[in-house]
Amino acid sequence: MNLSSKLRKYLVMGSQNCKRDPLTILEEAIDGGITAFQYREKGPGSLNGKEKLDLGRKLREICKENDILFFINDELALVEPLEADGIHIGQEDEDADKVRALFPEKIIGLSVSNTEEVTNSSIDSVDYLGAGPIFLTDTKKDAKPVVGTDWITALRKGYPDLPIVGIGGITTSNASEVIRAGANGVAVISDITHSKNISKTVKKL
Ligand code: 3NM
Repeated sequence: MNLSSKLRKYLVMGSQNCKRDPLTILEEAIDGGITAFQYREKGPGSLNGKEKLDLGRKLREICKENDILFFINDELALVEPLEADGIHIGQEDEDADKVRALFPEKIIGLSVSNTEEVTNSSIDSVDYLGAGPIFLTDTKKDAKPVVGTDWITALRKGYPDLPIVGIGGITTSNASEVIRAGANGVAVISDITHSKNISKTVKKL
């Protein structure tokens, strides 16, 4: 399976997003057919230090057993201890070319919200782009202004061959719009983690 296909249903999650056991949530999401997972233990209510590492190890193990790509959000120091397949960085993090130099073999994803960010980034150093927030989201308090699916269309035009994943406010009701606009996949937090039937939700995405 190529990277584009492996990013089709991308669950992003930390314990702060979960009202139930994160391990069970991940297992149910895998049951439903997620293709990638990002450990994003960040923001109010998130774990730190050893607890963060311990939960990461357990989530990583489940992904390994099920052949699901495992990404770390921003934190370079967690990549090796958790044997991540890749890292997702934002505009506030280390430059993409520096991250590439540190991790020549890892998959690197980069968030871009507008043309200026694209211009200022080393796109050549990354393997996929995260585009968002596509729709309004309550999950990330410092999210940038909503960009809509037009941003996916614009990125696809500029980068015909680079995998693109939409993020922000994506649900079973609007995921198809994101894919139709040219994204290879959808990255989702709350519509999956808060779902009463996670497996069914993932199937519909
Ligand atoms: N990054 P939900 S939006 C983690 O725009 C994240 O880069 C975003 O959560 C970006 O699926 C977002 O619950 C939150 O809307 C996504």
